[in-house]
Amino acid sequence: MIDPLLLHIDGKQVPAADGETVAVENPATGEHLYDVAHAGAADVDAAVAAARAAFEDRRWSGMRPRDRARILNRAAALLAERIDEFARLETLQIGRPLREMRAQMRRLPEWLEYFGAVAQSAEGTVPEFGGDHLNVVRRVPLGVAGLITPWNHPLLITMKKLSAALAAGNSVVVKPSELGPAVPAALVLLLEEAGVPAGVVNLLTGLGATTGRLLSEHRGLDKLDITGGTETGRTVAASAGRSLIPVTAELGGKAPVIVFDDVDVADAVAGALFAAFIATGQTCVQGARVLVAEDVYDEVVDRLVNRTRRLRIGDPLDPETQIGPLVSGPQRDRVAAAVDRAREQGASVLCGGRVPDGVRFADGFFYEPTVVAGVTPAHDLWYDEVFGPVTLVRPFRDEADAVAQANDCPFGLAGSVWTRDVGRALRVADRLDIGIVWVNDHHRIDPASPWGGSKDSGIGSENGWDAYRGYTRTQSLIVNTGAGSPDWFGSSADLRYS
Ligand code: TXE
Repeated sequence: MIDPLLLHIDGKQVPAADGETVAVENPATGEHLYDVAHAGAADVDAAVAAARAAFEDRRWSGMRPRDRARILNRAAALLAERIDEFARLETLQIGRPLREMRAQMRRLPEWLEYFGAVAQSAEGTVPEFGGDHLNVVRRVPLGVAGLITPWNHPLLITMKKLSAALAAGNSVVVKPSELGPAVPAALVLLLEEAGVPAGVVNLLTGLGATTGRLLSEHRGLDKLDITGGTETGRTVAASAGRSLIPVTAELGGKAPVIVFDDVDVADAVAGALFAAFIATGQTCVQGARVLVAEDVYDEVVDRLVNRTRRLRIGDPLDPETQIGPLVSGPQRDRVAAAVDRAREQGASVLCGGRVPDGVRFADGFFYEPTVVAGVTPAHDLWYDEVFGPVTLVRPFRDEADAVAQANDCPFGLAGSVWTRDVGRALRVADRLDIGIVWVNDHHRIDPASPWGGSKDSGIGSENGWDAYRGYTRTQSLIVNTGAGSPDWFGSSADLRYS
């Protein structure tokens, strides 16, 4: 066990300058796991300065892209060897069932490999400038990026940001969530083991309101990249605005799962279950609103409720467990309060809606998977992100009504459409004001596929070329290819800019 987890600054493991620590607990048992360093202002300054020095002397940004890619590929291979160890550690900290953690982590080396390949394939452009000029547009790294990551997928989300940032040649300061810092911290060490030079990747553990805020307000950054709650995203984006630096913000969601009447009901129900309850519902793309065609509504809801009741809730380390605890006591209380409020406002809880009975649940932060009916736009549950194992079901009349209900939402991250009619799937997708649309599936992700949303779900995109470009800026190089030198003031001829 890591005890205490240290900051990582300029290639060295160091405690917080003032010796402060934060406790991390196991959400399945309430047991104290370890203390992590709580970075303060001096540590944030030191980490940003180390990243800046590494960027300025070009120890990473000046490397040939193919050499950077080689190192990222080596890191991918090391990560593949440690999946089981990392998955277990992640489960201990955040309570996600081990079977899910393993499945997710097995894919993470792909991010390093993909962005290594992107770095080697990146090309500039040569716009037709005209006249006696050659214009070469290059993409150059931004400099020092601050990466602020959450607890629900600690390694996946850190990996998405880090691999794009590093491939493009930036230096970074990573601030993982206080609820799940150990695996991102282990990744930082692994990257150096693979050959990323010291100072390029620095890590600050600590609380959001202190360490996170100090980092996001630091004037030594060239980019901020946050995944978190919408209010945190607004605060971080406002800091980016004050520093006039770009920001990528992947925030909340309330994804619709739209089930048309031509589906195989068993398949669609399995899909809705997957959409709603993976990660105990704690994902930004959780299927939180299951919208069902009137004709099949009763059948879909009956089956969904039956299958939800049968989900195995328990010790996340048990390979049979399907639903673990919520990440923390406050998170469980938020979920319970959202369901209680829905009840008070007249909605009906069809299953779940309570803390499970039994001594094995007594010390952890468990909550039963919950399906709620009778929710309308007059209820808070229609609009608010719960971020837990709670989904609502609601009928729709026709395609237009389905689209209108799906878009009646402050968030615009993701959603899924379940139908066998290709034309309908594409028509509906076109009208949804969301960044990611799955057809007959949900949750699927790939390093090559853009991931980001509209409205209160944030700004910019992770994954794919968009993410890589988001870690670069253009430099436009304009070369005079004429024989003589320009003499603007030496001639009375008509002046021309080109
Ligand atoms: O996230 P926070 P929390 C949503 C979800 C959840 C709610 C709160 O609805 O219920 O957010 O979760 C850092 N300046 N999502 O409180 O606080 C923090 O330390 C700078 C959606 O855990 O947003 C952590 O590293 N940084 C989501 C990161 O921000 C600050 C994932 C995210 O934490 C900060 C997680 C500040 N003022 C929660 N305050 C998703 N999109 O998947 C906090 N942080």
